[in-house]
Amino acid sequence: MEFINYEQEGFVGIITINRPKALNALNSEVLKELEATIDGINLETTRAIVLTGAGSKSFVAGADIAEMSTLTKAEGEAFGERGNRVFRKIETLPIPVIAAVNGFALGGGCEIAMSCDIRLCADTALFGQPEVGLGITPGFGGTQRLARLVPVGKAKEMIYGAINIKADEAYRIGLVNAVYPLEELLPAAKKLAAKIAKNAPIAVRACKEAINKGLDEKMDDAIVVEEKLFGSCFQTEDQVEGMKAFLEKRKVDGFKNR
Ligand code: DAK
Repeated sequence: MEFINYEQEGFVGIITINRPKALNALNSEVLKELEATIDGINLETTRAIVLTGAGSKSFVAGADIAEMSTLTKAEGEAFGERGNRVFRKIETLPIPVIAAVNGFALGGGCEIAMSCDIRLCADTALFGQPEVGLGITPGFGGTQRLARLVPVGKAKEMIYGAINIKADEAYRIGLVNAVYPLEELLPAAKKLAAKIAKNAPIAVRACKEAINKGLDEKMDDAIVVEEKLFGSCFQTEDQVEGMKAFLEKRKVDGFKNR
């Protein structure tokens, strides 16, 4: 692949968007390769993903403005559809995805980070949805996900005003979980991914599904989503071993994903 690198470190997969000449902007080819990479993840052997951008300046500087500038209405819709499909695949991937935001996360960059389960960023990161300055709305879910992740008034201020925010403000409003010096970001993201990967994979996956599906439901229905997923963990080898190890006052000798 030209624009996406994939590496596996133990149970953790690392996806790097690699188009530094355009600050990792998302054109059709990048989106196509990203989708193929996500579709190709081996869920038997991979328990968490880290998503980052190549270079020291940018995570993703948005959808590719040069490519978008000449789109017809129909092509624009198709481009938006592809982006939404890829971002939704990230959001609903059964295993957790951590965004390691190493710089600009603007437009589609902010939107792809928001499709991830957890965001960590470098102290140089910049987040924003500058689309209204280009004559368009956010097109890859920005109006929806930002308004769900941060206070709605803050989301509206950022989107209507095309106001970018720095890492410390992103942390203050809860858009990111933690801020690191750039060189510490990827190691921290990998460390968190490895910590997640140590836990019972079936249970972690059930937690992701419960949280994501439950958030779309009323509480009475949401709690049933959890009930079913809770039930589904029983009689798995990892549940039996996890509880047995506790009762025998010993550590689990590696969960098996069974
Ligand atoms: N697209 C294409 N090229 C980009 C780019 C982008 N988003 N961002 C940067 N580049 C390119 C620059 O054109 C430049 O290329 P060369 O001139 O060297 O060939 C190179 O990357 C380096 O950029 P700069 O020279 O501008 O670097 P600076 O450090 O001076 O500035 C910057 C960095 C990130 C502040 C600046 O590049 C910038 O403002 N970039 C654009 C950021 C932005 O507005 N992003 C949002 C894009 S809009 C939809 C689907 C999707 C979307 C909307 C609708 N539907 C179809 C419904 C999403 C929209 C967006 O994401």
